[in-house]
Amino acid sequence: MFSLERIFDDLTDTVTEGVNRLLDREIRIGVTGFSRGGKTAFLTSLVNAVCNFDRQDSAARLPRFAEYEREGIFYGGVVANHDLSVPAFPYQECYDALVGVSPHWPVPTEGLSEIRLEVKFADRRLLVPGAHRSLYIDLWDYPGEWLLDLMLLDLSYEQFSALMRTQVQKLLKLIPAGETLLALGAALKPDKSPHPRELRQAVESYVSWLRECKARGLTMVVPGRFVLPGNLQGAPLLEFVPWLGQKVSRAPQGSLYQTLQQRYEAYRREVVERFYRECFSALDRQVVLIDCFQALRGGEEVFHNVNETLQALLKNFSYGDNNLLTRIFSPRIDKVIFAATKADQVTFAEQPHLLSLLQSLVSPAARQVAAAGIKCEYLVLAAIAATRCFELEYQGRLTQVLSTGREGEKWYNPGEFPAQWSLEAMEHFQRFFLHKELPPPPLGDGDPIPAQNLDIMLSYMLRDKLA
Ligand SMILES: Nc1nc2c(ncn2[C@@H]2O[C@H](COP(=O)(O)OP(=O)(O)O)[C@@H](O)[C@H]2O)c(=O)[nH]1
Ligand SMILES: [Mg+2]
Repeated sequence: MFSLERIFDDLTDTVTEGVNRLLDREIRIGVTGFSRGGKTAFLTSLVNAVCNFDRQDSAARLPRFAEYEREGIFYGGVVANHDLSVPAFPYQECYDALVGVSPHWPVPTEGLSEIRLEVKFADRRLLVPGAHRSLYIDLWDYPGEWLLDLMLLDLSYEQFSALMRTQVQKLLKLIPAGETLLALGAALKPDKSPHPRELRQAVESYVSWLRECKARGLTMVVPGRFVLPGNLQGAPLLEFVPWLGQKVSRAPQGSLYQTLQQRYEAYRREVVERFYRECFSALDRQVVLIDCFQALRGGEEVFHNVNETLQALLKNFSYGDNNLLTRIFSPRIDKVIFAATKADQVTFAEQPHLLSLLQSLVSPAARQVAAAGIKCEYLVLAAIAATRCFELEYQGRLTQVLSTGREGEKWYNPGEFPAQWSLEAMEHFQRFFLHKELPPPPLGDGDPIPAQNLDIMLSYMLRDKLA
């Protein structure tokens, strides 16, 4: 009798196991945004929330992630990466930075990284008690600068050069160093053989111009690897510049112009196409993090530059006929989630304005994404909330204020946040909004990371995959 029961148990186990495996699901999500936009903070907080899924208070902490209770989620954890050649996202280091003896924001990382999570939830479709399924979430963190590079797939060396020539000229007032760049460009002899020192000088001057663009909040920074080289630091692939001098119609074999052209082609092939093939085209879903505070800090040039960049960036999501590669590796993106990051820098009362600003910033460029049948969702997010918002009576009126929760620090009201992306809003924001460099929130080792709206994000990302 005893042994028979055991056999039956084993059998059930095997059957359940087999069925579970059949029903397991996987989703690959790309997380992108420009550097310092909040990708690392977001991934740290997301992984932390998932790893705390077995805690009793998860449902209460994530009230708008209704699927947590509805689908009977009971566990979440990190599992081994899919692609062992891609650097693993350093979750533990990032968490430790927040809870260590001298807490600090996670140290910025560059380039691509991956982390794979497993979420276990009840399988109510089977009549086997305790049956469960797993959802694997593969998260890929990659710089928005690399994504922008995909625009180069559509541009010949001549077109790329023309684009950059226009940019440098357009930005001369903001970045006078462009003069040097143009002068250097004009001095290059297209039909002579390349001179290593001259070429290096031109490259250095172009890279420093790109860096200055970035420092001023401009986002049209291509080729992206020139400022975020990842593992390509010092590689000859990065030794070219756009042709900023007179247009060249024909250049002989082995000439400088031809060398530049060939290196540009090599960059497209080895760097851009590769990223497209090995990472981008495998993603099901995209989270795009946008630091609206940063975007509002610039001037008129930044305003137009950001608009232009978003157009170019989002074009990559709507597949169709924009380039040869999309025809070969048609991406399967079904949803793009836009999040305005660092929302804890405004009061709750102002967060609807932040959301509306995000929508007005993104939606003109996102129209083509929506037209391709890809769902777009918007939210405001504080991945690692460094403030708490509360209400108090101030000069006879109920007012919302922010506090870092640190001893000796006074509460403050940062002011109104503009609801529309416009030049006037930019000026107003710069004059009146109180910007503070916030330390990370005080946390003890093992504490869940405080976040705002991460539950909405989880729901946007996962709800249809859990049903
Ligand atoms: N207040 C606040 N600051 C944040 C938040 N997320 C990121 N930051 C700040 O933005 C900086 C850059 O974020 P990070 O995640 O490293 O950006 P990444 O370059 O996109 O990975 C951090 O060092 C923090 O100072 C957030 O949720 N709230
Ligand atoms: Mg990062």
